[in-house]
Amino acid sequence: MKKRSQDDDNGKTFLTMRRSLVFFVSVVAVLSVTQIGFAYSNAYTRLQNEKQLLADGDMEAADTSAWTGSGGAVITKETTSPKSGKRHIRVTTATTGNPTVSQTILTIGKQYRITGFIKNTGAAYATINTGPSVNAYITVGSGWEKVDVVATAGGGTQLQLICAGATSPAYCEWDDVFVTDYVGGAKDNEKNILTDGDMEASGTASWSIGNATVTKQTSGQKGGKQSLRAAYNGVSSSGGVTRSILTIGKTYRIRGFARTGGAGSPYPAIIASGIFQWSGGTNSAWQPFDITFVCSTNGVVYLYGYGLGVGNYVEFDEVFVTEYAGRTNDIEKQVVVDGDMEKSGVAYWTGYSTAVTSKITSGQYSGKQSLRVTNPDVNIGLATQLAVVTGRRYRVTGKMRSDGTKVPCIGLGNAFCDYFGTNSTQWQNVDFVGTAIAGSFGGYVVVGSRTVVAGYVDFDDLFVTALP
Ligand SMILES: [Ca+2]
Ligand SMILES: [Ca+2]
Ligand SMILES: [Ca+2]
Repeated sequence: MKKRSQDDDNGKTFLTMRRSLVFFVSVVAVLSVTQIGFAYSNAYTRLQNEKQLLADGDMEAADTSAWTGSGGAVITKETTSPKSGKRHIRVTTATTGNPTVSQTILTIGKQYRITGFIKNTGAAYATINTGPSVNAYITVGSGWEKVDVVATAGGGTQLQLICAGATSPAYCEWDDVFVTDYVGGAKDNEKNILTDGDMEASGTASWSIGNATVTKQTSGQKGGKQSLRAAYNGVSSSGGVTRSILTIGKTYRIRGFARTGGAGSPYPAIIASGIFQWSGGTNSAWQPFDITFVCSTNGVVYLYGYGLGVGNYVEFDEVFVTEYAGRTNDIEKQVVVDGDMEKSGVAYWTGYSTAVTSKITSGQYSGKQSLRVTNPDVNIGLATQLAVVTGRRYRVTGKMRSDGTKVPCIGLGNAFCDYFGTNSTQWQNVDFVGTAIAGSFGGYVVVGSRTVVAGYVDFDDLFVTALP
């Protein structure tokens, strides 16, 4: 991928470009719960790095300090039959009423996706509320019931777990409650802030045009009936269309398609926040782009062509610019304890069968220690940690390496591993998405090697996060 500064090529074009004045209109539609409905299906996909807004949503903390009680709630963590891990939360009342635990995490008017498990266990209804008297979800059955709803915070800033309508001593239970900003995923659910990003509008009047001859094309388009073409204007080797639509400080995702045609070596580029976010190749096939970035410099998005000359052009289609609320890698919840292997001892990593776990303090990948899984005999060598929920998807990143013979691998509930490295003694990158499976290792993260020779494999910086 080419990376160029804005001063390259015809940088002056940026200075002379007219910026249109755009008014930001924030339309907040506060829907009632009946309008929202319950979305059980996975009709939309989710971005991988969405952020869990709740603290202790998996209820694995030993205490209840992340949760604020009201309404006479007696709050406990229970260790019998949690939905996942070792604990779930219970709200009990000795009297009638609506005992509640809550966290102040919502913004009125914003949409959230709430997933989790919820249980009626007495003369009351377990609910999840996105504000006073707004039930995002209410249980109807017994036993752990799966919740997957999209709801708008309508009446307050508290995400509430209410044991509602208790008419006698009763309690309700929750586990694995996951609350994220709802960013959609399918394009129909996302708000495209780039007007005419699909290039289907008649003409090009909505675009600011810079140093190119811009037209709509009705053949070869990527989607719909039209694409946008920026061709050489007889003067400038770079040009295209622009929009001033971004707000400094916000995070955006821009995705779409671009291609080139004609003589020479034109190439398409997306410039935003003052830098080249993406540049493509000279290729008549539609090239996808998908960029996420923080707007830090200015709010102008450029769909531009470079290397423009007589008889050539670049084209864009299906361009979506959406505000991306979910990208917060640094505060994603790590479900593995001692993933960086810096804790003293190996209490969190249990050797399976004859395998022995240890921490090495020389040659470690990061910090002062890495985990070593050794098997002294001709056997596989695995170590485990109870950390995942069967059926849930996770992203796993980290580092691992071989002793030169044993191939390192990682499994999610899977003793046969989901992800394998090589027998290189160099640290190898781990980055995969998998679903934790049931079985004798169900619930466990498995690290080690399946190569049946004596030896060892090393691991470090394992980071396992649930994907809602
Ligand atoms: Ca739990
Ligand atoms: Ca189109
Ligand atoms: Ca380390």
